[in-house]
Amino acid sequence: MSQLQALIFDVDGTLADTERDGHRIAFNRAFREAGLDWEWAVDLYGELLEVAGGKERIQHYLKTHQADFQPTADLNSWVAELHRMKTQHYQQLLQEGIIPLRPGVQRLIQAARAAGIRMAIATTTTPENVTALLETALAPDSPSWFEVIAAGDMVAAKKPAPDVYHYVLQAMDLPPQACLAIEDSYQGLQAALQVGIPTLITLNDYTRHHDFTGAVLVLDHLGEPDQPFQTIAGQSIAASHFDLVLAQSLLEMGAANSQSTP
Ligand code: XBP
Ligand code: MG
Repeated sequence: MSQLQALIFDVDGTLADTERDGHRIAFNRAFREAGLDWEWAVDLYGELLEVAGGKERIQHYLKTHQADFQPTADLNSWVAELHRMKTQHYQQLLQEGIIPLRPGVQRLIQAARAAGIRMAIATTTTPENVTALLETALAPDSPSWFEVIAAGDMVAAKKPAPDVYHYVLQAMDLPPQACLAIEDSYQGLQAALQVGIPTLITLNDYTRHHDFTGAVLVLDHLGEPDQPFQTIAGQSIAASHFDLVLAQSLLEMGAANSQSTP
């Protein structure tokens, strides 16, 4: 039986709803700062989220929506500069403290700390965005609670590629069966599954329609004693909030599922 040793958290959409009112706004502010009349509306941004990574998302938008656009410099450096501006705007938004953690996130992280369960971050976003979110929404010293923060360009290929999860497992020297990944999107789920990590999904408005086949459990959020989660897919669970006992039982379910797969 696999004993739970680590929780590996995605960031955007999982720890906090950062996309619609955080990253999207920051991209639009960067476009204005660069003198561009581009505007990523809520629905369009939902489509663009198909591509993980801000620089990759801008490149994808150029191909699909601005095919005639001619950058003033080499395309990759131009995108990198625009993205640098976007990161500054995003940092500013986080400093305003407008993006809270999702239900149950703080509770689960504190429980893991108290129980000595190791923690890591596996995300596509830029490293300084992770630190800023943790410091402003969780606790000033909380980045140090995570043994590994794997983010952005630290790996060659972004989610749905498995690179970021390989990186975390290697850095922690843990087998996938001893970990639980917590994700919110199809892309994140694919990344974790390719490495064999049992995955819990907490979906959100942008990922509600995603295919979560292969997840051990899909919830609307982690829940709180007075704000119960709803089970969207997987074994129905008689609990109001997701805790370490449930995390351990998911690992056992994950192991049982992989054994029953031919
Ligand atoms: C997060 C992302 C990121 C953010 C933007 O995906 O796709 O691109 O939207 O961050 P996941 P950057 O939650 O699967 O990690 O602009 O810093 O890349
Ligand atoms: Mg995510």
